[in-house]
Amino acid sequence: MRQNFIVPALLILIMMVLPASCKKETLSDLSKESIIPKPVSVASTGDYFVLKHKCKIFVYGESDEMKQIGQYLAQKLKSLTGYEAEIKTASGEPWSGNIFLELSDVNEELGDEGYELTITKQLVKLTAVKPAGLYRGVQTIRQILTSDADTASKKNKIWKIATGTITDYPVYAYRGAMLDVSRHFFGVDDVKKVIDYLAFYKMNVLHLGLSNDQGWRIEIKSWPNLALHGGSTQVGGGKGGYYTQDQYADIVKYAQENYITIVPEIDMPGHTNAALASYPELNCDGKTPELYTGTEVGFSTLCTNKEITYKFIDDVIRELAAMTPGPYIHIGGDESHATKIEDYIPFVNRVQDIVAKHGKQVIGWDEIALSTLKPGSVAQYWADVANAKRAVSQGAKLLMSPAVKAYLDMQYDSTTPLGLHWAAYVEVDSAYIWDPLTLVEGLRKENIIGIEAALWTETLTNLDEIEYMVFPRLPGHAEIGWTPTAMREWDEYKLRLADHARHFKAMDINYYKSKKVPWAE
Ligand code: NGO
Repeated sequence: MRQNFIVPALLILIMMVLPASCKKETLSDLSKESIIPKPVSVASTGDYFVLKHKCKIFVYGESDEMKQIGQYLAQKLKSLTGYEAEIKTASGEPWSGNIFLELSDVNEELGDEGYELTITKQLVKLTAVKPAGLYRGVQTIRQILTSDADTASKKNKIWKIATGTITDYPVYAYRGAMLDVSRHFFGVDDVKKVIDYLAFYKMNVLHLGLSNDQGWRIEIKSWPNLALHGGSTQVGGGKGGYYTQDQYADIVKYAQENYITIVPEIDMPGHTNAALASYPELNCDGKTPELYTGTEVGFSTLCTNKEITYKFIDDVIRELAAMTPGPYIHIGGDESHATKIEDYIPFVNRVQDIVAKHGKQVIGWDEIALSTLKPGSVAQYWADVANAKRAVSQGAKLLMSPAVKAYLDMQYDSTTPLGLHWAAYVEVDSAYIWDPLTLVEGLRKENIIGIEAALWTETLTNLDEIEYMVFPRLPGHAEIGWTPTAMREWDEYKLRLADHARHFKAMDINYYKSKKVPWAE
């Protein structure tokens, strides 16, 4: 009698346990990986590759750049798995157990940053037209491996990668973030951390706000007092700081190694109190104002009618252009309420010529569209639709940073302890649900170079606070810039984002645990 009862009970138990254990083993569907930005195409083949400790990274070709990407992958594999993958130069056909990196122009649709990742039971192969594409593809490998990483049981872990092919490339060429280092100053190490975060999400631009009313943050050798005096404080009256040209070069180099372009901004003619306080001759009345540590905007202006102002700008842009391998210099141009419009327009026109003379293209906030935009100048849309339309009607391109969606300093809701809310409260879903083409009517894809999420730092004083405002919104902005809008959907995205809690944990990122996301932790 008793035995009759035990057998069916055991059967029921086995049936209950079976689906769960089977599920655990189903690590063989590549399309189920939580990759952000979502790849353009994923074809799964239903098996898996096992990464073993003796796995090597084979690089086709002898170039230093290829070897560096191999080393970068090796370093990431080491920190994820503990394995020390040797880097070798490949010759002939790939063979079992290893990872292969190759440049090839067979698939031209990949463009400058696209990649193809093929995983078979035997090997992993990453191909791209350009090294930048390989670098972006390495981020996909990192995300797949980390999403499988359980640090507690890392030691005995079997590292599997589901088989299939990912073919992936971005919609927009410019996918960036802005960090305002002028309201509060952030040192080189903090900036490098931000670069790491951008790289992980395949973003390719870091725009640094290097000057504002509250601080001048870059050494200019021909006008040394800008940094020495203008950089000596910040919002709230702290000691501020600035980058020496050597430190700045270090940031630029680190960004380059991560295939990220630095866009430096010197805001003018408004937002210039720190410069005005450093040199009396830049003021119309010839007197220096006090340094400013509050958070008002729109009260300062360079004296647009003095020749010395243009000598100053020429020197600053010349030194900055020499430190900038990327194509753009950002000239600000926003909220110049203290500059008369009849002075503002010729000023912006002249500054565009100065930037062009030093071999660079201008980006400016959308107000610059009030002037005559030169070929190649880009207007960064942040608030004024009429300005955005003015820019497009002049044939200029837009960079999309709508404050209501892409300002990372906007509070998530009314309880957020940091940030501002003058534009909107921007919850993680709201930051994700928008299309760069529809906020300004009549835009076509060719009118836009891309998107940029902007972090202003009036209320932010350290990296922890930066992280709290940046995460979890930044991955969404990265996806908006990379993945076609038709492929994006919040209800599906939020599950992938939830899974990224593991990456945030692994990278020790302080993030806002929005209730809108079913976090994996
Ligand atoms: C505005 C203003 C900045 C502020 C920011 C705060 C622009 C382009 N100018 O955006 O000076 O810091 O809002 O959200």
